[in-house]
Amino acid sequence: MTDVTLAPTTSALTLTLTDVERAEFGRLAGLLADTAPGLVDDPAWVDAARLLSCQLPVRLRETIRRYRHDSGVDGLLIVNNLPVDVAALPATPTVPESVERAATVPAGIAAMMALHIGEILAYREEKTGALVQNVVPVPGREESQSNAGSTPLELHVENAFHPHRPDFVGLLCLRNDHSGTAGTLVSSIRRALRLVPDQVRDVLLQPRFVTEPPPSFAAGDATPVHAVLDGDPADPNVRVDFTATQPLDDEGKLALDQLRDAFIEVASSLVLQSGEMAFVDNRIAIHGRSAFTPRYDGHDRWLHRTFVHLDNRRTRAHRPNNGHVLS
Ligand SMILES: O=C(O)CCC(=O)C(=O)O
Ligand SMILES: [Fe+2]
Repeated sequence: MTDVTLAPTTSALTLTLTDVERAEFGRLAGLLADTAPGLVDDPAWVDAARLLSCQLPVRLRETIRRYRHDSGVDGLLIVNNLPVDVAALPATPTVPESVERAATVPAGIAAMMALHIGEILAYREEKTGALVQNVVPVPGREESQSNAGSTPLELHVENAFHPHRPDFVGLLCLRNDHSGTAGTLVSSIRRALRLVPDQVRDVLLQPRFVTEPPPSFAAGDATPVHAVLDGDPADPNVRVDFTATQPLDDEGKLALDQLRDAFIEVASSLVLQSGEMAFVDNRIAIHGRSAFTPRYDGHDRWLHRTFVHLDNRRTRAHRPNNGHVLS
C-alpha cells in the first residue's frame, strides 16, 4: 500500500463516556460475565447480553440510535472510556484464528454494543463461527493480508465477497501496539465519491468485477460478477476489497485504481487505544490497518471484533436454529 495522506479530522459520531457512565457500563458487563454458562457463543448468554444492552447509559443508546439511522459522512461511530481494565487483561493471544469464548468483561462490552446496534453474527467458515473474535498479530503471519498480519492491510469492505456481508463491523481495543501508533485506516464513499469523475463512477456502477473470499475463510466461492457501487448513484453503497476484487476489463481496472486513489485521499487513521471502540458502516465505509511491529511478548495489539446485521429475517435460511452463525 502507498503512503496515506490523512484527512485533518473525521466527523465521526463520537461519544466519550463520563466516569459515571463508564462505571454503569462496567456493572452491566460484570453481570454479564457472571451469567451462566459464561460462554459468549451460548444462545442464553447472547439473550442476556441483548437484554442488558437495553440498560446501557441513555446517552450511549441515543448515540447508537442516531448512528443506526444514518452513520454520517464517515460511516463511523466511536465510543471512548469504555470499562476495559488494562491491568486485569491476560496476555495478548498469539495463536492463529484466536477467538474469545469466555464471557469476559471486554467480550461483554463488545457483544452488548453490537447487540444494541442490531443482530450480532458470525460465519461458520470464518474463525469457527465465534461471535467475538480476537484481532491480534500472529507469529509467521506478518505479511498476511488478514487481521493476523502486521504489514499494511489493504482497504476493504469486510467480507466483500459474501452475499450477507456485515452491515457494521465493531472493533474494541483492549491494547494498542507498544508504540501506541497502529491505526485502523478508514475511508468512506460519501467522502470519496466527489473525487471520482462521472464516467468512472458509471463504470463502477456496472457489473464488471468479481471478488474472492479473504484468507480468513476456510471455504467459499468467488462472487458472481458484481458492481462496486450500487443504490443511489449520488449516495451509493460500496462493495470492494482492493486485494480481492478483480476487474474484468481494462476500463474496470482503471476505474478501480481511480476509486482506490480517491479513498486514500480522504482516508483517516483511527488510532484506537484501550477502552475505545469503533463501528464502521460496512455499506459505505471501508477499512484497513497501518503497519506495526509486534513483539509477541504478551503486550501486543489486541482488538475484539464483532459483526452486526440490521435484519435477521433476510438471512434466516442461512442461520440454523435461528441462531447467530451463518453457514
Ligand atoms: O486491525 C485492524 O484495525 C482492522 C483489521 C481488520 O480489517 C479486521 O479485523 O477486519
Ligand atoms: Fe477488516
